[in-house]
Amino acid sequence: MRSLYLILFYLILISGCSKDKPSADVPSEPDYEIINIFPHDTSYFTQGFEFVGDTLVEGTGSYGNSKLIKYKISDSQNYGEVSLSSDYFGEGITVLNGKIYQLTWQEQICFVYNFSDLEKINELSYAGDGWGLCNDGTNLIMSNGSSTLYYRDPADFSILKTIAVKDSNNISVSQLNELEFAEGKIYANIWQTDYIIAIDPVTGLVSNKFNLADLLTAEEYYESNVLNGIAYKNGSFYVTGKNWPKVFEIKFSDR
Ligand SMILES: [Ca+2]
Repeated sequence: MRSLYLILFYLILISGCSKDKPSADVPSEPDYEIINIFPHDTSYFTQGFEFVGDTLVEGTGSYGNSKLIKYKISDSQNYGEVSLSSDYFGEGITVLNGKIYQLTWQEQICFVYNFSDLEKINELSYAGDGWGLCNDGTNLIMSNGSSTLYYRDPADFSILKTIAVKDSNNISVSQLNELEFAEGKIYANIWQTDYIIAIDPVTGLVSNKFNLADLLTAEEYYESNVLNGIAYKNGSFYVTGKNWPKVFEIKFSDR
């Protein structure tokens, strides 16, 4: 009998050690359905991701490799790109009224470009970090790594209001990073996790939390960086990450 316990003990130990890659919280029912998979340039340290019609706008980060790129996701056809000077670390992007807004991490400048020709037309300043950016059709919504989202005026970047993001236990949810406004909610990556949350823009409460840990294979997972790209088009979400080899078109489970 004692040897049986020992065998069971070792089996538990072995199974525990072999769990290298985090798995979904609810293994019996995935949090999403994969609709399609597209290639993604692994040199892109993705910080911002948004569609305008069929054109994908991607902002990338890191010093010396920050860009703004317009391309077609189905065949990667490049519609133009802008490289930031090496003293700027690009962050979140969003497109509102024909203008692309691109945050910088710690340089406290938001670059503004014409969507049509990528000509830089303005620089707006702000205090603190810049992380994620999206818009609700009227205002810009920005994250900075905290649990607060900032509504900003697209004309001068002034703060119009803030939202405190909390879960159902009234606990603040911080590390909010890439953002996407879709279907009346704000979707956010939580930095250094495999989670995307849906946030009620009125109350700030998290209404859903999706685990995307199983999107990449174990090998892809370890060769790339964190999940950090959410774009929305025609009822689908398109998600990717920093240096990921793929973009996944998914539909979230209605939980
Ligand atoms: Ca986005």
